[in-house]
Amino acid sequence: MRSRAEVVIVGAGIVGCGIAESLTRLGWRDVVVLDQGPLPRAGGSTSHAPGLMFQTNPSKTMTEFAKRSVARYRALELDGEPCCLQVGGMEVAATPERWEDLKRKHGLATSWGVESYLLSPSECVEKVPLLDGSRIHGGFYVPTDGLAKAVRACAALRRLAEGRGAEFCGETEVTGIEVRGGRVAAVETDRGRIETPLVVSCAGMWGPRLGRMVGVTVPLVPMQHQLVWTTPVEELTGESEEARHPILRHQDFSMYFRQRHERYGIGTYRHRPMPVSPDEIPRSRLSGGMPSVMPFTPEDFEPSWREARRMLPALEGARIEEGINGLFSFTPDGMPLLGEAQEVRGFWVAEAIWITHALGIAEVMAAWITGSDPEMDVSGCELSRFEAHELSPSYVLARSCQSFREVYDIIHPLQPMEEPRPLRTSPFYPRQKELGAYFLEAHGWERPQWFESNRELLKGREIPERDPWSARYWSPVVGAEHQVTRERVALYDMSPLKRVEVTGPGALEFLQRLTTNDLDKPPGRITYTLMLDHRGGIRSDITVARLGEERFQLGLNGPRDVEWMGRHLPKAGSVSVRDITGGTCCVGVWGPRAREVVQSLSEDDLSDKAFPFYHARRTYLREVPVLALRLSYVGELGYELYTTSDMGLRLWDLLWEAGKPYGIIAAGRGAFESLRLEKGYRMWGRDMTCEHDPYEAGLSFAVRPGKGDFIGREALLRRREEGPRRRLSCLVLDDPQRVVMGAEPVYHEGSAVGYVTSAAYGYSIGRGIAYAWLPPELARPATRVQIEYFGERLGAEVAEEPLFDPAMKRIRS
Ligand code: FAD
Ligand code: THG
Repeated sequence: MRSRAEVVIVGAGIVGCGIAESLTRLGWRDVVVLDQGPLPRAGGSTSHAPGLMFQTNPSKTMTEFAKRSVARYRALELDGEPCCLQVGGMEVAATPERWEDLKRKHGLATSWGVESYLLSPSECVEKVPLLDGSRIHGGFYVPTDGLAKAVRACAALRRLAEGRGAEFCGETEVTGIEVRGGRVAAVETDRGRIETPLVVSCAGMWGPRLGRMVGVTVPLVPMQHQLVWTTPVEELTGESEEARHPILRHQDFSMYFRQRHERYGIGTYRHRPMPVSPDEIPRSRLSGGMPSVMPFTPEDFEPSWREARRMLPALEGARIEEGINGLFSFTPDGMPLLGEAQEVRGFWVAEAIWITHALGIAEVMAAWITGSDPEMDVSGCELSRFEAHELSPSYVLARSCQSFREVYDIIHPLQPMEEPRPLRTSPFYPRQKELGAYFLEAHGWERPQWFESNRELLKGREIPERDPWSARYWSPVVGAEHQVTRERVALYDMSPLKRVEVTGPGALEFLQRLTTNDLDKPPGRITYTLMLDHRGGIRSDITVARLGEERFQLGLNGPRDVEWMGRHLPKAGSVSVRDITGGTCCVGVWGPRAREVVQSLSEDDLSDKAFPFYHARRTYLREVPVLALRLSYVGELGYELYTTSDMGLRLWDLLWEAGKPYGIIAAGRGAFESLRLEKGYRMWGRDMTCEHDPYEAGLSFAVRPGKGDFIGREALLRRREEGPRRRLSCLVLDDPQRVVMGAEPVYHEGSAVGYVTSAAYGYSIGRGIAYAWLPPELARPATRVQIEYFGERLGAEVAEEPLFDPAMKRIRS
């Protein structure tokens, strides 16, 4: 074992091996991989996984990781033996709800570029003859899905990496990590010490232990998951291929199946969550067994075994030959954990990763570790995505158990978490409850979707009813709140909006370097601007209010933005960034009567002349000190009003009383969404990500390349030369009774050409709205397209933006 290395990878499971291979492919030579277990079957989760790879996932990013992984497994071999058996993947529907959901899934697959088919029951039986076709409504089939031979892939990846200079050491346990001056300095093992500036923790479910060595919380929980192998199945007698049948999912019973020669492997999530502490994972060398295997508990498997024989009657004659309670990682939101730790530079994490995604992730990680920003949107996987409370042990345990229970559930895009709630409430919460708020949840925040007290506003309004899926977490009251905002005035709770204060002599220079628009404006001005990565992709869109020469308040999109800012702080301490979200609150007062309401509470002149659009000022509303920003994400006259949390309730009550003569209402997130889409305001993470540049996203107005250098400028200028690869376009549905939800595929002349980002019903224009990424040549007004929704093609047209402009009261006919 060498005593010095450029990078040390901890863990030789599929993730560690994959990253070692990818790093050496990028030209790094001095790579060391350590594992406490023997190689290649090191005893982690990789050692037991049956290797099913279903690529289609609601997340575009996860689907992309899976596509890239399949391509990598296909390209690998070990002594002529393949590492991938591309037998296809099939999911069957045992209930009408699941059959509907498979239609939606077919749409998702199309959106994310995975070829797929919906099959009749008899076509399903043709693919897997063991199936009872009378028990299913149909199936969803992906020809490129299949099986990964994960342990063989580990050996093949090791050979490639070793050929390029990497060193693999089995039976070497990492016992400590030395940190000096906030940076990784060395790794200690039971066989000696290695000096290194970089550690990549690929320790799977042991990840929290590695994190603890450097004081980093790794929010995952090892959970038991049952897998059995049957005795030979008579129908498969003499089978020479390892697998001929497609891999199979029976999600209504949270089960999966795969063939192995004459036998079948059956996995189930249909049992109680059985979490295990990372400190209690059996030690291989002490127990003599495999650490990631707990004793099989047959009583937990019994219901699944019964269901397996109902669904595949051919299994009647077989028995369970061996079973395990295998261990692997679950996270609070079901997504992997990727990236460099905020607290310790040089400590990277790549954990909670399925075999299905491992090699795609390995490629992205390798590029990232060597200094390029990921070319894919990994925001939903980044270690920095969590709020402080989301890292608490009790939250991590409760949510990870929930994500185990939900592995195969039908999840509605708006479905909120149920437990633990409520976690974060704004000062307005008691009033919202009194008004009958229907709460959804985001990052722990209770967010009113609409208010039942507004039901009476429906009188005299025609709000179209919805199909059952889009009617979930929806009420026609949403439409009324939208219209009243345009007619009168409404209060919106904006407290969950992530905000920081940036102060110090270097603050302006720092922000100029971090964002695209010119912020060198006098105090009192607000600027909408973008943070780009080094490739020119959009990392976030933010608002910057200059409150003083050396003082700014920023409206951000989440904790990732705060982390990115922290990463780029000048060393000298001339700038400080403080997250003020928790101690403050914000109410949006928006609508044509907003000024009158707010003016009636203030001694200051708030006229358009004294307080114009995109300006900030401090004032008192009666006795409440507020910071007022004249902007609105809903595209109406009005203000975001900020104050400290202690004054929040008073502020709300004052506005409510003052608003009564103007017919003020409280309005929810549902109305907010439809208002912003009518106005054409993009939402970062939904409408655009780092995969898009500002020109493609229609945000060139926020870019001032002439202002001086900023992160991403050079790449951006190149991209501007090359022209857009696609454009974010505004679609309007033909049928005024229909809406879609987001992520649906868009067709043009019969071919899939793009996908929907945000969607809503526009209650001012009376039509369904869908933003979508389209090829540039189709992104022209009047282009005819179709949106596929549960298998149905809905006609739509590219429209001019914005659809609605309050200044002109232009309503699309
Ligand atoms: P691991 O394979 O667990 O590797 C981590 C390694 O780190 C281990 O080898 C461990 O020894 C080493 N390590 C930890 N701590 C130290 C230390 N201090 N010093 C040195 N080394 C250390 N995924 C799919 O995609 N499809 C499936 O069909 C599938 N089925 C599964 C079925 C079962 C029964 C199980 C258990 C898992 C299944 N999974 C499946 C999940 C998948 O196996 C895992 O997500 C994946 O293997 C994780 O790979 P990894 O490299 O991150 O972790
Ligand atoms: N409020 C505040 N900060 C924010 C948001 C917010 N930061 C994150 C996110 N939301 C940013 N998104 C937007 C999107 C559009 C606008 C504001 C925030 C907006 N746009 C004007 C327009 O496009 O006409 C501004 C144009 C300009 O003058 O530059 O208002 O909701 N505080």
